[in-house]
Amino acid sequence: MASQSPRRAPFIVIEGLDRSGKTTQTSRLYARLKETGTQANLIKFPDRTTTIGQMIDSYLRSASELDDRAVHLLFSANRWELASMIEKSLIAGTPVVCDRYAFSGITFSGSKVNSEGEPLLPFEWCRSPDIGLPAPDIVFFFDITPEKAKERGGYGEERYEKEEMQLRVRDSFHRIGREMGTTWVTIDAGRERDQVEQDVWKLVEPLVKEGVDGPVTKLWT
Ligand code: NYM
Repeated sequence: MASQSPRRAPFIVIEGLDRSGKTTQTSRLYARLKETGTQANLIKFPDRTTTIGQMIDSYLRSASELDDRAVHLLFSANRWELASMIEKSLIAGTPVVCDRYAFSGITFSGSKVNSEGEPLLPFEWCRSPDIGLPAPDIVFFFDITPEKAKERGGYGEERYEKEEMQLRVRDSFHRIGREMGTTWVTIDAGRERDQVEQDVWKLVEPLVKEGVDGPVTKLWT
């Protein structure tokens, strides 16, 4: 009988709007995996620690200006910096939990508009630099209305943290979600933290326990 190839670990992405509690839930998921005996790799984009990440950080804090296309490509390059680490980790059996990924790249850049309200960057142009990145096995999209975000103290000080922008980003995430099919799970992030945590855990636990069959797939190929 042919020997079965070992199953690999899952790549889990948490995406969402600003103020959706995404970062808190990513940390909770990582901690819960650890408590239940699974050491995962936790990553976050933008990864502000690298040279590219520092340029992005400065741009987001409005400490520097960059061309819209240039900064979009930096966000993507920042993911490519970790692509082989992600793939190696999954093959070695260590799950990867990731706070934001290529979907944020497309939705945020694609939601920038000129003074007439027209998109500055075409959707397909925004997607192309991320084609071929390791594809997640599951994406949780943390959805929240601008009203709920306001109840949580409103948006922060960084670039993009404005209601009109967040509404466009939200529509764009919904569009990507429809294209992604079953990999995409929309989470009502306006609820109590414990409820949200439970919903995420219900889907992650079996995925981690059973592992994933087949090689790491590639985004949009
Ligand atoms: N963002 C994030 C992008 O515009 N493109 C990307 O590719 C990524 C990963 O950075 N408002 C934006 C979305 C956020 C901002 O993210 C910083 P965070 O999770 O607040 O550090």
